[in-house]
Amino acid sequence: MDCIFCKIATKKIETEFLYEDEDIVVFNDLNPQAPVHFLVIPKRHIASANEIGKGDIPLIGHIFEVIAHLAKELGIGEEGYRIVNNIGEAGGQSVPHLHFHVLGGRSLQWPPG
Ligand code: DGP
Repeated sequence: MDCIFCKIATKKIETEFLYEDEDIVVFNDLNPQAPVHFLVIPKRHIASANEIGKGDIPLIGHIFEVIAHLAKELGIGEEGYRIVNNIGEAGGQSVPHLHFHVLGGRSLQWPPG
């Protein structure tokens, strides 16, 4: 499958990982929208949050646990940050492989555009 995030996860495209384990990888966003902006993706191809099944519940919990850990490590845990998941065209999803944006290091506005 011609999926850019699958290629990153399988190291076909060289990308520096902030974190990696058996199930997920974390790397900086190519177009950062905040001083800290990284992406957390499962290694397994899941097209979007619409495709999350019951069997993926441990994976999703694991992703949030790793985000909390990394946020502390990168110094944004205390002041706060945002986790964003875009779904589909209207949701602003441009890469059809499940990913969570983590943005921090500045004051974030609400509502988003
Ligand atoms: P979304 O619009 O929610 O699907 O976000 C996709 C994000 O992925 C977007 O902020 C830019 C980022 N991105 C796309 N291609 C690459 C890439 O090859 N490397 C990295 N590091 N980020 C990418």
